[in-house]
Amino acid sequence: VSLEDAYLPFYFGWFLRHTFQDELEGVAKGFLKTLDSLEAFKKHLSDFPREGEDVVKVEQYFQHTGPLHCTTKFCDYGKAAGAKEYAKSQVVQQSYGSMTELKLQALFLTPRTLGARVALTQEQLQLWPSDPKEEAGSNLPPGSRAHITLGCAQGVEPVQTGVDLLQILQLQQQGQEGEKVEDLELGPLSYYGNGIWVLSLREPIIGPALFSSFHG
Ligand code: 2AM
Repeated sequence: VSLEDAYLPFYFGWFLRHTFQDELEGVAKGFLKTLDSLEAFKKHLSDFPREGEDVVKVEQYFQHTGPLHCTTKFCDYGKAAGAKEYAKSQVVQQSYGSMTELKLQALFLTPRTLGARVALTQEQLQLWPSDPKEEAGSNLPPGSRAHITLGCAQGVEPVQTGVDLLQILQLQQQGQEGEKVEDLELGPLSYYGNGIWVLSLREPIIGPALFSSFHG
């Protein structure tokens, strides 16, 4: 490993300002609490793995550590394909350390992950690398995968959140709208089967974030 390569981060992304992080954690907590109280949600609890006789409480089901962020490029300290090119690109160099506003358009939850879908602006898309998983076999536009991981079930890696989001978007693209279950204060809640729930935010949640990197 050359010295230069050794400087490549674990990942690049937009890191939520702490006030925004607090706000979003509050929203997520409220969302889970509401779900736990919904009859429609209880009806589908068997989608979630259960331990012994304990009924799942989604409020305690998801965990996350570290700063809330929207990953742009996972570099894996240089091991990921295209990491070096991304880190060296002009747009990354110029944007590094700058603030932006992230717009959240939906919250989603599966038996594996809890996340927020991020709607990227044209400018933010400049920092979005080409993503083979996004492009593979679907017509999803670049940036579709953009999200903030709010929590993962035990034993689940955060990378799963983007996989779950892409699955939801593919279902939607195939014309599945989900079953509209309830109108919550934040917006309509839909059920897509297999423990997949989506809350479309009536009013997007917008807050400041810093483009930077995490070295771990
Ligand atoms: P996330 O973006 O869904 O939260 C460190 O693990 C960060 O890099 C996490 O934020 C994680 O997922 C993201 N990450 C890990 N592996 C990844 C991969 N193979 N592709 C894209 N992002 C990844």
